[in-house]
Amino acid sequence: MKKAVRALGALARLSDRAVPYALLSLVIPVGVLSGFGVYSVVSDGHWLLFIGILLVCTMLSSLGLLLARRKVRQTLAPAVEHALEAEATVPDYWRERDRTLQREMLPVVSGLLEQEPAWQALPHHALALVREVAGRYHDDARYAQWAFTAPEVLAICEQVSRRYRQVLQAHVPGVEHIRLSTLMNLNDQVERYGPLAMKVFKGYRALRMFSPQGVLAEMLTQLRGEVFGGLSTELQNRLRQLLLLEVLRAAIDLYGGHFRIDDDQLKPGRVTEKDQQRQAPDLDPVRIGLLGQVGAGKSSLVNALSDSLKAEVSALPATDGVTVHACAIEGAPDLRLIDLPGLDGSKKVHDVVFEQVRQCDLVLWVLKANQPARGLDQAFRRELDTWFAEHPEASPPVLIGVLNQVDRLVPAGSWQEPFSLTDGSTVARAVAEAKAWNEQLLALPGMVAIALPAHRPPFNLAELVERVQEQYANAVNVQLGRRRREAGEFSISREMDRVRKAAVGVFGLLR
Ligand SMILES: Nc1nc2c(ncn2[C@@H]2O[C@H](COP(=O)(O)OP(=O)(O)OP(=O)(O)O)[C@@H](O)[C@H]2O)c(=O)[nH]1
Ligand SMILES: [Mg+2]
Repeated sequence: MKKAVRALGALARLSDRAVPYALLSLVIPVGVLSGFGVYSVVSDGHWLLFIGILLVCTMLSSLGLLLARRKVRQTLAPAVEHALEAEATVPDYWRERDRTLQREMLPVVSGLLEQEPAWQALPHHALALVREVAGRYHDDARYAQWAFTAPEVLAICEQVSRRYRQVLQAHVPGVEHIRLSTLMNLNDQVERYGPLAMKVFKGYRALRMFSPQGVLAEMLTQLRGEVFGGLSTELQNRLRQLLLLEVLRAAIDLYGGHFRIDDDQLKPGRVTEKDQQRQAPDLDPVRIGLLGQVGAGKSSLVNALSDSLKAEVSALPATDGVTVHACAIEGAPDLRLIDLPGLDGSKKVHDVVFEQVRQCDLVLWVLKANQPARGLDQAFRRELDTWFAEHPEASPPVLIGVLNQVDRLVPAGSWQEPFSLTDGSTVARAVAEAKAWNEQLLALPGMVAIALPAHRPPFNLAELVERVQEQYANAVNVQLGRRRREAGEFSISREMDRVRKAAVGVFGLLR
């Protein structure tokens, strides 16, 4: 009796004092009614009838149990499975290195959970994961042990708690009442309050965590002592796995240089969480750099793109020979075309162009079709690849190869409009060969062949515009990464602000 009272007391504390009163208001009337029933059975001699009805009820409830068990399996488990499957699809802004790392870390997540599956162990597992990811991004293993700072861990926690809560809210009914602290205390409470409390707590856990079907399943399992396929335990295991996968994703975001949490800082003012989910971040204009050797036709392409798209063009003179033009195309409303000086082998030009290209979201690499010398382009490509490999936190721009001046692949004066690239003619074959050769030489697959002869209509510009439209979303991601990185450059006040925000998020969840 004493234990039952203490168990009710604990239950009251954990449930804002509502559940015990609800139970009592149910138990007292049912008890009184049962008393009257027993009296009536004894006094009127309805023993046989009573036993018969009892048997039928037991059979019916067993049937209900079976049905409920099937239904829980059919609805609840797939929902959590679905969330786990969604977790496997990686964000499109991740680079190959991030994806490979995630694949390599998946067995580590399973290994940690196998080693120690309790809720209490999760913070240790999460730290181990963050440490491991930090280590993979930093070469020096000694430093990697402590390669993350307190604000970083708190920021990861904030992101995980927000995303995890969203997933749970979407898939696990009633989960908004969950408190991780409750779950973590659960085992201690169960040990302290003995077997009766255990049943009550397990029922309570099901009530708080899952759907009404879950409550039914859990209650019946506990009360009738039947093994119910360990469904809720299994689901809890899946939820733990989900939480660690979220930690892994957040750690890769942080150390891979795509920390999404900073999206808030890119937005003006503070808005509600729901609005934040709906609202697209304010974008800067997407920067499209035109890169290539002298005379490749970069300026001609800028003019052609501006003219053919009837965009408002405003040339903003730049001191370093870089000219910027505003323009818009359908689906990509705010572009800046950065007309870069042509690569001519001089260090001065090279340095200006290299600096600019690293700050572009998309690069149109313009190549002159009838010029075989590719040494400058190849050297630039190698240097670019090396730089981005050495700076994994930076996002490389989207590259589109443009084979310009294909009209010059035919004898002078023989270029005729309309011209087809697919009719199998000698010229079409020459263009295809030049494309394949340049694509392979510069590792730029999917090159677009165009021609912009002076005083003649441009050829195949529409395909290039289409390609830019296709790549617009990727270019936006590059820009967000770049801005996040810029915003992430060290500032004590911003770090303190981060700690404050992250702490609010974490303690909000672990209330
Ligand atoms: N026939 C033909 N001529 C072209 C084509 N594209 C550009 N030109 C000509 O090539 C010359 C160089 O073009 P630009 O657009 O100035 O080349 P650029 O890459 O900007 O050159 P720099 O600014 O010096 O690096 C100009 O005379 C253009 O008219 C083309 O597709 N066909
Ligand atoms: Mg030019």
